[in-house]
Amino acid sequence: MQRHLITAAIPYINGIKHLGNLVGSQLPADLYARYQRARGNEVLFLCATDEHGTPAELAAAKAGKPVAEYCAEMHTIQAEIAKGFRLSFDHFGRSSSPQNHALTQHFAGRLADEGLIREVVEKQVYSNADGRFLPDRYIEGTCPNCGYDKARGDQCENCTKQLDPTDLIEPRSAVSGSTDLEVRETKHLYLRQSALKDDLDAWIDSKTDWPILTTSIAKKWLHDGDGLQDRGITRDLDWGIPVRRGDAEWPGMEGKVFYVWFDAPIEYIACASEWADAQGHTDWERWWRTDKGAEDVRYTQFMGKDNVPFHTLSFPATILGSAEPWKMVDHLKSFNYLNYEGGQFSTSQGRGVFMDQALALLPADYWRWWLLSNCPETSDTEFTWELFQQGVNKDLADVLGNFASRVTKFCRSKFGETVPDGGTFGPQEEELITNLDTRIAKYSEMMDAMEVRKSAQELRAIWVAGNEYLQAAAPWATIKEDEAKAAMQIRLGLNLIALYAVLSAPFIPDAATRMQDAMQPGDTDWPTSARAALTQLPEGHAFTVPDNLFAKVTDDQREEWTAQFSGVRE
Ligand code: B3M
Ligand code: ZN
Repeated sequence: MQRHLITAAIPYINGIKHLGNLVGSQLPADLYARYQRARGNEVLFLCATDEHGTPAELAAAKAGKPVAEYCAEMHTIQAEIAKGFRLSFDHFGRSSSPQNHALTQHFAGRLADEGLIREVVEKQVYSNADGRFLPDRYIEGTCPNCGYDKARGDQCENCTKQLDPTDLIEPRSAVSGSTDLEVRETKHLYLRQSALKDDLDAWIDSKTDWPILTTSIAKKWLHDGDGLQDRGITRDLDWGIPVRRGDAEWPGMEGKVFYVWFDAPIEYIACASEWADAQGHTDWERWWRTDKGAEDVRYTQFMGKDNVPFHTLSFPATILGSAEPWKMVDHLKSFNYLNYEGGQFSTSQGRGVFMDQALALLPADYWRWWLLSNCPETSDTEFTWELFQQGVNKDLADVLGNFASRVTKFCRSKFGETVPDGGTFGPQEEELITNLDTRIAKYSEMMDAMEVRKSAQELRAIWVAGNEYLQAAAPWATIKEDEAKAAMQIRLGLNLIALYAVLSAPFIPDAATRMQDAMQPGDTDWPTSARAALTQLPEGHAFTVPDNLFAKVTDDQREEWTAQFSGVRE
């Protein structure tokens, strides 16, 4: 049995996420977690809300609530929506947890002990109009690297370069738009990433199986220009994890907090501790400490491409720099962007479909299937209502749903609601079995490799193979000549539904449960042989006809939703 630690990038607390966010981390991570569990492996799948930083402060101010209260409420909302999408986190934690406070302060202390922190009196942007220091992402301006005019002070969305606010050309306050900004002196802690450059370089070189998208971004920031820069890890804010050196005060740093991107990845670790607390045990270090049992853990992270620098450089710098035996990521799966109807999904502009809105229209499986089978893996991809309607109607309604419905209804009307006996497999069935053995092996291989779209293609091909078999075997015609043969064909069809339930569950867990409830198979293990799987339900075994698994998206619905989501969300 393998042990898989899986984390999805932790979503910001400042609002409900859109479908582009979902497909760029949490959803494929869930697919992988469900698959690994189905293979009988031990999985710890963690996610959390990312609660610090100015976005949280501003969102709370906008909602007219104290920030702690706002975060607690929004965490509950995001947790509920995650359940709605059937995201099977073992724990959905909070970066504001006491565990993360302690662990973040611990790491800062370790880094200081290792000589990797320097104190810097720096000049920081203060907005007179806003009466506050402006954190990096609340200063906008032109990117010095690519010329994009809406670059943020922490990173340019367009070219992914990590920035400092003072790098920006013609900076302005993103809070008020004011250009009445001045630079004031303030003391901050810097993590000496430059001192860790060679270690990081060697570590990334050891990751020969990483996708090019991931390593190229990391290598770029290691080697381009002046190479890896030291990073400020503290901020002048009220809300966040107070700066301490482990358990001790940090003289001169009173009233300051750690930078959100310093504590957010540490929450991946703290979340395991929260999980253990919630489970009533203390056994979490076996997932995270290589000196305490985690040496055989395989750790996979899922994220959008804009998060890659923080996961390939900043967070590894924290861990390597601590000189403690923490587990480091083995595989990092990153995604491009999903666009919405010819533009970008945007949280700040309210453009696109948000997770709560999606669930109000259709159950999770529709979204899961379309998003995963079209996920932006090797390039950006596009959500349009037309493509969504086509994909869902064809794959889910016409192929899978139709198959389950035809087989069970035909059996009920001709043989009753038990698996009929008689007949033996002939050439058509043997051919199907050979085909399925190949396809199931390929599907499993693609799932192991986290090739999400290719996995969806294989699963679709497995569904199609069943439909084509049914069409060719035509039990409704066979029964007129040879009742035993028709019984055998339909018995195979019923078994195929049970097999589909197992194979489809990582993508469409609710429909899989319904197929399983209808067929009541004794064994739901991942199939190793198509023949064994297709002879699993014994003759006389009772089943029920499931309600239609999937309804089609109608043209009226498509038009209505296109119009409904053409504007922006308030
Ligand atoms: N909250 C950004 C995002 O949701 C950020 C990820 C943190 S991962 C440690 O895309
Ligand atoms: Zn840029």
